[in-house]
Amino acid sequence: KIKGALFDLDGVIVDTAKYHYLAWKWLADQWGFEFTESDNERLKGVSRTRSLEIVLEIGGIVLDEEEKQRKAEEKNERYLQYIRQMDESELLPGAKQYLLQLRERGVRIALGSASKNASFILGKVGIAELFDAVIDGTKVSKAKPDPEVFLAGCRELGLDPEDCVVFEDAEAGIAAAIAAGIYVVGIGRQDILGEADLVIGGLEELVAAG
Ligand code: B16
Ligand code: MG
Repeated sequence: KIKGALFDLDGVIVDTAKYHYLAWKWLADQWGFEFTESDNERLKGVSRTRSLEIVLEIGGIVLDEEEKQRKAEEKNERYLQYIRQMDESELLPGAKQYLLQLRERGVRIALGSASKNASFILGKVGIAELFDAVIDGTKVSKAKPDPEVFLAGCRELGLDPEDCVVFEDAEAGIAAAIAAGIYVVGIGRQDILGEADLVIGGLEELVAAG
């Protein structure tokens, strides 16, 4: 029986990838190269610093460390302009209902996200109080596929990995859950997330299953 559930944020609870995309594209436009939605797939689940490196690689641009830091900050400022506008309507289908169902069953809930803006976003969409623990990019040093974020989540919930389940939309996150020894449900496409123990289209499918 499952005692704890660990949720990724972007792609599982909200679709912030579209705002990350617009913010990175804004930087790419300034540099004068095209940054496509398919390029953006490579940034999912990846840290801000690593995302910038991928964007620079796509544009063939070389920056020193100081400039990289400045550009990462500029990107985040732009991204914040979008997420400041978020509200409950941006929750993905079934996300809130499923969290509520789990709570009714006494399952403890943690967030396991690479984002440094995770707590802010949970507040904006009005579900912060549904989480017993929030592990995000401000708390971990090793990014997914390292298992750190999910192991820290289990620890904060006071549960063993084998009593938990992870919900993830990104390959790196699924690899992280597997490395942590946690049962993992992939949210998205079977052909991309085949490593997961189970793949579903969205949390609404679990709400319907009851
Ligand atoms: P930030 P997740 C990840 O969120 C995003 O998928 C990824 O595209 C982003 O670069 C990363 O958060 C860091 O976000 O710039 O807000 O710190 O899927 O791990 O919830
Ligand atoms: Mg994600």
